[in-house]
Amino acid sequence: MRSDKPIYVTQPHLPPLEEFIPYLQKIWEKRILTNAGPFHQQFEQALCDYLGVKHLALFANGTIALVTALQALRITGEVITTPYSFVATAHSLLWNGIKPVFVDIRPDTFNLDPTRIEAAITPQTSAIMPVHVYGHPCDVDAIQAIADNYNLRVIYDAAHAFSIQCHCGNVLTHSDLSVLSFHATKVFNTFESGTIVCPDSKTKQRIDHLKNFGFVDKVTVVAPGINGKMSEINAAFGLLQLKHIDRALSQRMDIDRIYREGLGTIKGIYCVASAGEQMANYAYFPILVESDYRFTRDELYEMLRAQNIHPRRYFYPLISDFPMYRSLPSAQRSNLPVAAQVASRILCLPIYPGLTAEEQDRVIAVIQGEDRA
Ligand code: T4K
Repeated sequence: MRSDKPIYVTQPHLPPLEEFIPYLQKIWEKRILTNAGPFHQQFEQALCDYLGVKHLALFANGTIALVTALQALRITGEVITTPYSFVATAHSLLWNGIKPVFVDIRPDTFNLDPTRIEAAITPQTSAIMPVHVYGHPCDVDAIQAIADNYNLRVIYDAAHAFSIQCHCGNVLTHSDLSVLSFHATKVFNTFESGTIVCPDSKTKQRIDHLKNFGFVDKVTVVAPGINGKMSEINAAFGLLQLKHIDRALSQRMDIDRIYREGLGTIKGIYCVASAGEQMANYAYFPILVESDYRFTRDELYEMLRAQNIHPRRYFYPLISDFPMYRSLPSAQRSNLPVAAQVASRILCLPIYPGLTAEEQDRVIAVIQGEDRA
């Protein structure tokens, strides 16, 4: 029998409400709501410990963190980036008056293809901004080697990369800066917020000034900063979420396994390889709907929606197809054949802690084509 309960691509992971009440009581007692209050400081340290990094700066959201990361390193001119991401990646460049230069992606991980970066470098290039798409680590060594060779900075959009590893350990320490998002739809969420992971205390200090209007003290402003501060509510919630995150990650791993078992033998459905058990965070469950499947990707998308199942076509359209980018020479389809192909085939299936085996069965049944109605 068809169930009408909607199944979204994700649902925010929330701890029991009663666990959050004591945090709220403390905020009410102290009346410090923002501007680097006590929960902000505790969360910053706790997050450093959890992520295994020395320095990070908390932000109101991932997008303002990306914009600020570019400011912090004084990036100008052109930045090489991927068309296969959420639009915030490229928007952060435009907000800084920087020209994005799109480079195609790898067909296996859908991350920026390092073998195509060099051809896109010009005298105006100042940085590379890759994305760890779906939490799958980029080829960090190859990208860093190019950056070193051409004296470029590397800022990772690590919005999907909470708690992932790469072949040589912590993926967040492989660049000048890495930016994470803690939006409601992310593996680790604090309603809204994000962070910049930085290599040293001096860089963190500059970023902290930039996110607080450029204030160094009550009367000194050293840069045209912005308001990117995280509130005490978000910081307190982040502290609580850290207590639950390991369990949430292991639930995601189980969901990933069930999908692979259920979908692995369907002709024309390709489950995108995950980074591997110790490395992945199972943030998304992307499949490619190949030409030998019985339906097109968009037909399958509509069939699922008709059953009140709401997958997402992350990332379609490509960023390079949006009006503010499509006239760039690098946005031409002929420059981005792999990204264009993946964007036309991709479907991200529901995955989140709390998605039941029965709900996963509903999703798998539609894709298998069984009529269980
Ligand atoms: N870089 C990358 C690579 C990113 O993916 C993102 C964000 C950023 C940068 C920017 O970081 P932030 O500034 O956001 O921190 C969502 C998110 O809004 C966005 O944060 C995320 N990427 C992107 C991939 O997905 P939408 O427009 O698809 O979200 P929405 O509202 O349609 O939500 C998807 C589903 O999630 C809904 O169908 C239901 C569920 N949902 C959503 C929200 C917001 C809930 O159940 N509860 C909720 O509160 O963009």
